[in-house]
Amino acid sequence: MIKNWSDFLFPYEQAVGELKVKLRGIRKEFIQSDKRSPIEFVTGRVKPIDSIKEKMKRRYVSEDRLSQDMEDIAGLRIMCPFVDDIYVVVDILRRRSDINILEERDYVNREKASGYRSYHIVFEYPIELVGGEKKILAEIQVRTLAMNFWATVEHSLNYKYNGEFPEELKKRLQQSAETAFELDEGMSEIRDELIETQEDGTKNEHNRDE
Ligand code: 0O2
Repeated sequence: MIKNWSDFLFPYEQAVGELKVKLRGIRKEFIQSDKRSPIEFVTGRVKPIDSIKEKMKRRYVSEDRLSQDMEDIAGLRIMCPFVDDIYVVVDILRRRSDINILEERDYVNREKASGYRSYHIVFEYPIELVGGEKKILAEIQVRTLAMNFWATVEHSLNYKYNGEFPEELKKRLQQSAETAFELDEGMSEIRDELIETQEDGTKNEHNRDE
């Protein structure tokens, strides 16, 4: 039984904080060396307690199995300009020594029935606590800006309809997901031209790191 949720969630808070800095560092390193970054921006969150409890019910996860069976209590998102960048980022993550990848799910090439696309990486991450090292599970979702726009809107609607979309809305969301993917494909086709503009643009860009 979890007596104190804030104690339970502390290592996850720590992990999300550290990983946001590290992943944003990848973008900074590209910009520092005057290269186009495959990362547009990074977000992170610890799953709210209500969402953890709701997912525990939905997935029949008991409290004593929570650390092992719920992979996304610590969640990071990496948003990329182009679809190809997703795989560049995944390769960068695979080469890191501070994350131990346990599972990868490619919903970019194999979208979910809802229309959802993203690349999911589940990994083990070590946290240094006063009492010693603790390994926690965490998830990184890598997606394009268009995929993120779709997923954010669909996620909000999911709350409203409690996961039970009317048939018409479900179809429209699936169509919108296709339109978003067509946009990604269209952008990739004019990519070379865009890359030149972006490289000039990064010198004078707005800072969205916080
Ligand atoms: P939250 O609020 O984002 O934390 P599944 O039952 O298929 O969702 P699975 O296959 O075990 O779960 O894990 P998966 O698909 O790798 O990851 C689940 C997470 O991916 C979700 O977390 C969402 O963040 C995202 N996701 C998966 N499918 C969809 C979708 O159809 N629409 C949107 N908007 N996001 C999706 P949570 O816990 O559901 O929610």
